[in-house]
Formats: sequence, structure tokens, C-alpha cells
Amino acid sequence: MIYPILTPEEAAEFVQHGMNVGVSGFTAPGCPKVVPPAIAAKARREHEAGREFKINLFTGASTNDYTDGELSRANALNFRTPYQSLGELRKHINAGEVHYNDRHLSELSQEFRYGYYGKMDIAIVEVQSITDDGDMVLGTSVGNTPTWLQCAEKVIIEINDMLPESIHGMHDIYVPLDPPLRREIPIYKPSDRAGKPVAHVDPKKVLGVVKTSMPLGVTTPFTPVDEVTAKIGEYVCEFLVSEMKHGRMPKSFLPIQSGVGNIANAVLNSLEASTEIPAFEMYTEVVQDSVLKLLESGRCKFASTCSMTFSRDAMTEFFQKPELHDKLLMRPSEISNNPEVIRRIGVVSMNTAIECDLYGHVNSSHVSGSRLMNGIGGSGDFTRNAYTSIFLCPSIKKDDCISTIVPMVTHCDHTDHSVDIIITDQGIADLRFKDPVQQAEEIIEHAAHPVYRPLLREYLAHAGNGHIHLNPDMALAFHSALAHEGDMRKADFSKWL
Ligand code: 0RQ
Repeated sequence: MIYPILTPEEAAEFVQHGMNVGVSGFTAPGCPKVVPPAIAAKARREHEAGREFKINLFTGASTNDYTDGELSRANALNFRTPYQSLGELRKHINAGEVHYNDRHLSELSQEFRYGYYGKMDIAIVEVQSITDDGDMVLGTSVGNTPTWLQCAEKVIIEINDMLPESIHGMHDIYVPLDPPLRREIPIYKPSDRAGKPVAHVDPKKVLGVVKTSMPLGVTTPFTPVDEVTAKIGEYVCEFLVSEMKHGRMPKSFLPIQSGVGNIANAVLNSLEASTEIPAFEMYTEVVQDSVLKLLESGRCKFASTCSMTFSRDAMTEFFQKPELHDKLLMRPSEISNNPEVIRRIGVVSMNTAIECDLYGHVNSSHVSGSRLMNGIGGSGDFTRNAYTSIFLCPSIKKDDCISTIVPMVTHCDHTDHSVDIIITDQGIADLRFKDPVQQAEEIIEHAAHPVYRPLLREYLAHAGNGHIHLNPDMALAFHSALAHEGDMRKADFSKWL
């Protein structure tokens, strides 16, 4: 190998205060694991010596504790984009200590190439292998890595020997040309390959290679399916079957996108069990353990993704089963989440909401309108362009004190124009072919929890006139009751009536 071998500490020495740094990965898999902690240690030393040290960090999506965790604990982050999900970093963002820009995941690569963020100083990339010509087999996700390799002035490589050789061939690396030269992306079904199995870097940019031996897979335990999430899963199946019966969805079915977490898990379990939904394909950004089961059973015929967000056990199992390897392709987030492809191949999107309002606006990212939870992630890429867009959430939270159906959302990520269906444990609210007031009635009667229906009906009855009925004083009464009394049931409209 022509590249110098570095220790993590030697690699971290190349990273200076104020630099734009890009890392590989999308969610925890595929992120670098030893260089970021060494950068965090360098930041601590610099701070102790009274010098400033903060970097601007560009990722694919959320990362791992080695990256966001270590760097935020060391106060080493100035700017961060496009998505995060780690408690430690969330705390710093909500305290105003890290400047965070919540972006659609499909867009960051092109925005970087367009020059919105200036130059990328260094990219740190985990790979399975690299040739002297600069061709590399990436790890268990792709994220924005191909663009980072193109834009970065210098590149540090982590070769993780826990990545098996059999991962070679499971990536589809395609970077579109920028306007005015861009052409359509040649993906007409989820299993189509548009690019190459390897990513490429100019070998002259490579500062060196750090050898690692770090376990693969995510460690966060999955919350088991419970009564509420199981009910949501059943309603999703009921809805999809009814769409086929009414001829609104082809009998051969359409590719689905599903997020992460316990609701997505419950939905996929229901799809696995359904006898009425045919075997299907996924065009999605993350696949978790439930997708491994679907691939094994043949219920999922093919999964196009950006990341293998499998647990450690599922990751080991996947690599022990070569018969599954040609049923999955990992692509850059620019492609896995590409609006043009999603719209054209007819992806059915399913994402989780923090709250939805009576008119179908959805908040995915900010609790009570101010506290960042994770971010919009890929939910906007898929929702806006889906064949049918579905939002899922439990109807109530925190022992009935929170209704996820509210008169007005405190922050809006997805507008009424993009949201077709809201499904809770109470049922299916179909917002299509309805005006805003009809939508509000549909949501109250089919998605809201019975405990909150009288209050929501009262709001609607007194919210005024117009195309959308909105009473500015009453619209946030649920949230003000939660803020002051810890319980949305205490919302009191009487003073405005
Ligand atoms: O607070 O932690 O203090 O208990 O918010 O709520 O119910 O645990 O959230 O883990 O199911 O995730 C939308 C955040 C749901 C996620 C969201 C409080 C609640 C709790 C968290 P505590 P839950 P879940 C694929 C696509 C956007 C990105 C996306 C998400 C905390 O699904 O990040 O879709 N989605 N990506 O108590 C007040 C409410 C509340 C509330 C929750 N209505 N009012 N507080 N909380 N709802 C993935 C990628 O893009 C990579």
C-alpha cells in the first residue's frame, strides 16, 4: 500500500481549529470510529492550553458516539449538519452551543458541491479496503462519502478489518453531474444499479491510513412491539390493502420507505405477517433488523438503502448469509433519498411524527416548537415526493398528558400540501379529496384519542371561519396547558368563548 500508516493521534494532528470536516456514514454504521475520538482529545488539550478548537462537522445523517458523542463532550463542534440523534449533542444544540442546520438529507451533497459551505478541508472515511489507485470499498453505509471524497482537499482513511470482503459489490456509487449538466438518474426499480461498486479518491489527497478493528452494527436496544405500535402496524396494512382493492395502488404493489425506531419496526412486522400484501421492494434510507427478517422470508424481495442500520447480531447474521447479499444495495443519500427517483418509481413513504395538527401539518423535529429532537432527516425527501405519504404516531403520550393531535403544530416540517394519510393507534385519517375543515373532522374522528376528541371538537367549533378555521389565541392552548400544567387535557378555551 502506498499510503502512510498513521495512528489515530497522528491523523488528528492534521485537523485544525475552524476546519470543515466531513465524515463517512449514515446513522451509526459506516462512520469513522477512532480518529474522531482522537480529535476530541486534541480539542481538550487545546482548550486546556487556552486555545480555541472547534470544527464544522458535515455528516450523512446521525453518527455514532465516537463522532457526535466524543466531539460534543469535548466542546469541539462549532457547526453541525444535516441530522443528528444523540442525546449529548442534542443538549449542546438546544443550549445554543453548537450551531446546527437541519437539512434534507438528499441535498447536502449537492449543496456542498455548489459551494454553499466553502471548501471541505478534510474528510475522514471508514472503508473495507483501498487500492493504490484510490478505489475503495466502503463500509456498512454510504451517506455523503462520494461527494466528500470529491470535494475534500485531504482525506484520512480508516480501514476497519471487521468489514468482511463480501461487502464488495453491495454499494452503488453514483454522483450526479451538477446543473445545467445533470441527467435523470438511471434507476427505474429499486434493484437497478446506476453507478459503480467502489468509491474513488485521488490518491494524492490521502494523508494516510489508520487501521482499526471495530465492531459493526448498532448497539441501541430495540423497544419491543407493544399494543399501541402493533395497532398502528395493523392500520397501515389495512390502509395499504384497501388502496389495492380500490385500484389506487397497483396489485403488484409499490416500493416502500420506512424510518427507524419502534413504530417503523412494528409496521414492518405487520407487513411481514400480512397475507394480502404481496412480496414487495423497499426504496429507503435505513434498514433495521426487521428488514433482515423480511429479506430472509422473501417478503421483501429487494432493499435499496443508504445504510445497514442493523444491530450487531443482525449484522453478523447478514454477513453469514451470502444468499442475502444480492438483495441489498447501499447508495449515497443523494440517491437513496432522491426526490426525482422517489416520485418516478412511486415510493410509499412512512415516517413518524412528533405531532400533527387538525389540518395535516406535521412536526417531526422540534418538541414544543423549540427543542430539537433529532431533525427532519429523510422524512421531507420522501414525504414531498411520495406516491402516497403516510405519517404515524401514537395518539397520546406521557400517560394521556400529551395529545399528538393538536389544533396547531408548534413547528412545521411537512405541510398539509404533502401529507396524505395520518395513522395512529386510533385509526386512519385520510386527508385526500377533502377541504381543511373536512380534514380536521377526519383527523379528530379517526386519529385523535377519544380523551382529546371533545376538546378538539370544541376548538374546531370556535376557531372561526375562512378556508382554514384558525383562532390565534386558542390554537396553542394545548401547548400552553402542557407548559404550565404538564397536561394538555387542562387546555381551557372558556376565556375566549
Ligand atoms: O421525550 O425523551 O423526555 O421522554 O419527545 O419522543 O416518542 O420517544 O420519539 O423515538 O418515537 O421518535 C419523530 C422524534 C419520534 C423520530 C421522532 C417527547 C417525548 C420524548 C421523544 P423524553 P418519542 P420516537 C428516517 C426518517 C424525524 C426524522 C425521520 C424522528 C421525546 O421518528 O426523529 O423521520 N423523526 N427520519 O415525550 C411534547 C409531543 C411530543 C413530545 C414526543 N407531541 N409534545 N413532547 N415528545 N412527542 C431516519 C433518518 O432520517 C436517518
